[in-house]
Amino acid sequence: MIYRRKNTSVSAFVMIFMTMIQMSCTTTTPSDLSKESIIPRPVSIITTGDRFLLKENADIYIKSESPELLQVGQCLADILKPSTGFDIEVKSTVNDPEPGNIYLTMPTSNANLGNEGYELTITKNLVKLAANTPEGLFRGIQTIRQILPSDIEKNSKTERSWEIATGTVTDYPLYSYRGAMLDVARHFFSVNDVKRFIDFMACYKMNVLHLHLADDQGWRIEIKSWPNLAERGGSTQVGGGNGGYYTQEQYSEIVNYAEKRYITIIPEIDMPGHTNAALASYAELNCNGKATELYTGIKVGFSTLCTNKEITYKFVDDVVRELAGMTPGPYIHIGGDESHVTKKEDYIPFVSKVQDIVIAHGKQVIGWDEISLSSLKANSVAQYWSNAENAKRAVNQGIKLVVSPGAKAYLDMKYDSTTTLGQHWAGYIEVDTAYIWDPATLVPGIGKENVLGVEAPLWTETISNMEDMEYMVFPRLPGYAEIGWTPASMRKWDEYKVRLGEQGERFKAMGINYYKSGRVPWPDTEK
Ligand code: NGO
Repeated sequence: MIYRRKNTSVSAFVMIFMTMIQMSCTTTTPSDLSKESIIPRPVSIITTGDRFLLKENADIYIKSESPELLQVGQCLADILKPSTGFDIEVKSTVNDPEPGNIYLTMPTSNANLGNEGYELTITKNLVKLAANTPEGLFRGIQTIRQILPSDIEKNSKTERSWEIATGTVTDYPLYSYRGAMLDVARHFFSVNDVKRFIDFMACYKMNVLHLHLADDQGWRIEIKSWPNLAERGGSTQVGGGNGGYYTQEQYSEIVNYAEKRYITIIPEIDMPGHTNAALASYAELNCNGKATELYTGIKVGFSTLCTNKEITYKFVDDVVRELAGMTPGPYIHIGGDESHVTKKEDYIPFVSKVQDIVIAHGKQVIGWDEISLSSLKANSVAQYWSNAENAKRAVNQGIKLVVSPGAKAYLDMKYDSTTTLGQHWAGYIEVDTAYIWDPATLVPGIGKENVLGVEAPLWTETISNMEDMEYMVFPRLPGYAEIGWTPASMRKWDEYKVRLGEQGERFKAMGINYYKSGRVPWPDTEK
C-alpha cells in the first residue's frame, strides 16, 4: 500500500515535470504563421493559431503519378530527410491523405496564382500545398522549408520536434524574371559550385541564372566547331590560374540541374568587345590576322571582334547554333557592353546581324543596355546596368528591360570601405542599399510595364572561390529575390531586416559564409 502510494506520487511528479517541459517547449514552438520569417514575403498569410507536427511516420502524397510531380515531391523529401532522419516516402493518392502527412496537389481554381503561385494550407492534421503547375508547387516547397525550424537545413540528423504554425499562405510573384548572374569567365567555377549557387537561388524562389560564359580572360564553354575557344581561350583566368571550361555534357548537367529547380539558364557570349579569349584562340577573328596574347588582368573595353570580316559571322553563327542546342530556355545573351574600341558605325550593324543569327536559331536576344543603339526586334530584351539613356532608348523601341543597376544590384560591389573583396566603381552596396529600391520607379520614364524583372550579377574579377562568392552573395541575394517577387507596397526595410536576421540561422545550417552586416538584427548578436 505504502509502496503503491509512493509510486503514485512519483508518477504524479513525473507528470508535472513532463507538463512543465512541454509548457516550456510550447513557448518556443510556432503558433502564428504570420510571424514566420519568410523571404520573399508572401502576398497573403492568414493565421489560425494551431500547430502541425511533422512526425517520423509522415509521408509526402502527390495527386497524380506524373513523373514531374513525383520529382517535385522527391525534392521536398530530399530537403526534409537528412535533418529529421525520417524515412519520408513520396506516394500518390486522389483524396486528402491521412492526418500527419503532406499533400501536393494541382491544379487549383485560383487563376491569380498563375504558373509560379501556390496556396499552402496548414491545419493541425495536414500540410496541403496546391498550385496550377509543378513549378508553383516547387516554389511553395520553399515556403514549407522556411516555416520549419532552421535546423531543417542541416544535413545531419537533429533530434528535435518539427512543428509548423497553421494557417494559409496565398502567394505569387510580381515579376516573371527573377535572376542572378554568375561570371565564370573572370574566374572559373566548377559544375558543383554552380549547382550550389543554383540551390541558393531556388531557396528564394529565383528563376533565371544568367551565366557569363566568355570574356577577355576566359572562354568557358566547349564549342565543338571551334575547339580552340575552350582549349586555349579557357586555359587561364584573372591572376593567371588554370581557368577551365565546361564540356557540353557538363554544361547540360548544369542546365538539367537548374531545370529540375525551375530555373532557366541564360548563356552569355559577350561580343563584340570582351572577346580577347576568342581573339587569342583564333587569329582569323582579328582584323590584322594575328592572334592576341591570353589576358589575365582586369581592365575592360580593349578588345573587339573584327566586325567587317565575314568569318566573324560564321563564328557567331556556329557558336550560337551550338549554344542554342544546349539551351532549352528562350534566351541567348549577346553581351554588347563596353565595346569601346569598336567604332559606333560598326557596332550598330554588328548587333543587328547577331540579333538575326540568334533569331534564326530559334532564340530571343538579351543584351546589355548598349544594344539599344541598334534597332531591336520586338521580343529582344535589354539589360539596364548603367546608362539610363540606353535603357530609355530600348523602352522607346517597345523593348522590355531586365533591371540590374550597378549601384543597387551588383553583387560584386563592396558592402563598405572595409570590405576586402569586390569593387566599388558603382559605390558601396550595404544590405539596406541593396534592398531599398524599386525597379519600376528607379528611372523616370521607365515604369513597371517596361520591366520584365530584376537580376543581380556577380562579377568575379576579385572572387575566385566559393567562400568568397558566398560572402558577396549573402545576405544580399534574398533581398533581390524579394524585390522580384513581392509587391513594392509590401516591402519595408525595417520589417524586412528582422526577417533577414532570422535567416542567419539558416545560412549557418547550410554552411554559408555570409557577411554579418551591422544593419541587420541577427538574433545571435542581440543583447
Ligand atoms: C561592368 C562590366 C563588366 C565588369 C563589371 C564589374 C558590365 C555590364 N560590364 O558591368 O565587364 O566585370 O562591370 O563590376
